[in-house]
Amino acid sequence: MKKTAKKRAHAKSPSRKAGQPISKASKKNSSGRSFKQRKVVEHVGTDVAQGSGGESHQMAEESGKKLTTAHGMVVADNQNTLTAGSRGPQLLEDFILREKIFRFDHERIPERVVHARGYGARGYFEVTDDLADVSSAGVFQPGRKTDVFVRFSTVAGNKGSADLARDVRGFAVKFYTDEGNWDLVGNNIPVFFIQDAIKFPDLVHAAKAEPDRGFPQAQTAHDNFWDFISLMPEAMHMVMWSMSDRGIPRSFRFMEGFGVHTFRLITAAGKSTYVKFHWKPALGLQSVTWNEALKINGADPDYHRRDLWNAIEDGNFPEWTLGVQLFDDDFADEFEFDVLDATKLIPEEQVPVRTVGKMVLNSNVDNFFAETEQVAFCTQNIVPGIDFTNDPLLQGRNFSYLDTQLKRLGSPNFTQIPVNAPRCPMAHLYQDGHMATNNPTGRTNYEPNSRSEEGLPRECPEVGFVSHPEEAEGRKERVRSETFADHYSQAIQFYKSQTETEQTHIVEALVFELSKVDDAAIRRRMLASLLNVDDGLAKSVASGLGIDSMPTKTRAVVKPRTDLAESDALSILKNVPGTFDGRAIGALISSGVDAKALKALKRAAWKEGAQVKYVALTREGIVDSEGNSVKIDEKVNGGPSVLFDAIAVLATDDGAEDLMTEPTAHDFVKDAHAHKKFVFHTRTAAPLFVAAGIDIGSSPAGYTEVRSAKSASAFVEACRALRCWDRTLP
Ligand code: HDE
Repeated sequence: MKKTAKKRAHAKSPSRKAGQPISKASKKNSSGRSFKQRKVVEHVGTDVAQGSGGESHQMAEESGKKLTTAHGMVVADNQNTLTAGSRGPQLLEDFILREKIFRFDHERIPERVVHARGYGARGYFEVTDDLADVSSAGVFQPGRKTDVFVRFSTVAGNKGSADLARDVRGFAVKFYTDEGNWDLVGNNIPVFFIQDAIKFPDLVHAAKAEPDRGFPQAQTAHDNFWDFISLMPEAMHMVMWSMSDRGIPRSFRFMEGFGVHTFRLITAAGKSTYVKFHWKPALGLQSVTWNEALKINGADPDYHRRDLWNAIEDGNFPEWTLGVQLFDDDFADEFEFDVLDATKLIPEEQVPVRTVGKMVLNSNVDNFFAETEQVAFCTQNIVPGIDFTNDPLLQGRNFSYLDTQLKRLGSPNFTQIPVNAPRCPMAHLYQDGHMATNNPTGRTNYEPNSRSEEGLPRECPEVGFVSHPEEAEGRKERVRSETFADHYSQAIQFYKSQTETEQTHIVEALVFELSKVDDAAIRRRMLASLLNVDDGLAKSVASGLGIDSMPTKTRAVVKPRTDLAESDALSILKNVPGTFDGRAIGALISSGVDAKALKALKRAAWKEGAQVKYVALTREGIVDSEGNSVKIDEKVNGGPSVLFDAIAVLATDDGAEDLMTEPTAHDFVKDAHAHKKFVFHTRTAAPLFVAAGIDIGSSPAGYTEVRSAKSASAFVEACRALRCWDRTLP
């Protein structure tokens, strides 16, 4: 039977119309062996040779790059295994097949135990206001420009999980400084869940999929997480942040980054100044709503990585400023909380952030695995001029990161992988190990030695790293400092500093998460803890869950303070950037679309630095009112409005009628309306809105109709508010 099929396929092979001429003749290769030339056909612009079974072969041009094995031998056929006869058994001798499968079998390395899902890019950091007065580090000296590699990530999900999980985002930066690599491995939230590294494995076990069932993926909305949190009051401040809009950023480009811990900056004379690091996005902060996040995860699970990749490819290089909060021992002594406690922040109103430089990401990786996956951040990578403090979380991290890289990358030689290798001169006596590609040469691999003539590396106290000589004395003990005992005051301060809209989002997030918890006792225990943050918050969450009787407050070890001043810097919505730069408008259009309106919208968006993406019923074939064909970016059922920051619906009469037959076109406008996005529309598009249940006649807030050439500019100007939060929904 097989033979008949084979014969038929052969008989049907297309006759030669395009591409190169057929030669059935045998040719000789360089080793003098003869081989059959293959028929070449054109597959929509690509020439492909057909083998005897109809399989596609792409062969190297005479001067082109030739496919080789890992050992460099040129491969003649990458489509067929060596067999005994064309339909016979495979031969073990086929070393090419075995090498290819062996390489494939070993392609995966263990994913990161946390922060597995991430995306990286290259760029530079440039000093704009030097820190020479407080640090000797070269990276902070006037005019210095340093290459960086940045990786953003979620924490809980596996490598293949969706980008819009409600989660903390990692913000890790590797500076390739002239004095060695400095890794600032931070998050988009300035505090952490726990105070002592010994609790990290418990926190992560509780947050990740439950061990018996292996789900849920990339979510904290489950019993284990909230069981743990309800028994860990120190987490309450961070929980307020992760349940706020900070947990669902619009993209990496619109989020802040924080070093979290207090570090030290050190001058050449050894003077120490405490420092907290802040990254601020040039385009301002922006988040999505939870309902959008859920839908984006379905429509485009790669939303964040695609956004970063596209921005860099388009030349819209994402930018952040680096700022520092500097303070001394006197401030640390007077401050309400312990500066070594990573569950606390220092409000910017108390210690202003001094901008020292900017970071620009201007280059995408050439290979995701080689760079983004293999990059190995280590908190202990610091350089002279920067030092640690005794923050117990930071000290624990300094062990963990090196250890985890060995597990992930399989060899201490991970420092030789280009993305990890320092760009400054290196000289040491480390050697051997798996995958050693950079062994020191010469006879002498020890120190001290008597071979100064060989130019061997020697220690150098003048410029080498010297730890800050902080006094350290005390009893050896396992005890949490009493100065860490206030767990609620800053949670209260954070909640009070949010706008009403943001507070509502926190309530809704907590209700969503806790509604996924099966054990009623855990839900009540969380309420008991929330009562220490805010009565109204706790009651709203209770009402959302349908709980009538409130539990008794969790006992707070230190009486929570309600007198801490509100801090506007903690809110996203109090700091709307006032620009639509870097955002995208999804324009739903139909054939015959008004060319002038389209042009006006594009021009207004372009002037603002925003993009217009065209969405239609078809991917091709849309022609505007002047007969120009319009390149469509998304077919409407694959390009929902959740992917855009604002929408335009520029349908003609007929177009609106066609769109009304497509359920996803209804969703397009219904969702944008519910997500309080700004809307630009033609009058003729009205029936689509009405069909989607939106009474466009009553001029809902945030809607602009196409009336004149100026309407588009008015719409884009309105978009600067990012969302129309005061739109009332039925
Ligand atoms: Fe991490 N963390 N972490 N972490 N972390 C890791 O290192 C750890 C913490 C952060 O893009 C791991 O290379 C401990 C705080 C980021 O490659 C691991 C503790 C902050 C990334 C690890 C913390 C972070 C990691 C897993 C408590 C914000 C991703 C893979 C003491 C300041 C880096 C890896 C990347 C990754 C341990 C707490 C940020 C296991 C023990 C606080 C951004 O080493």
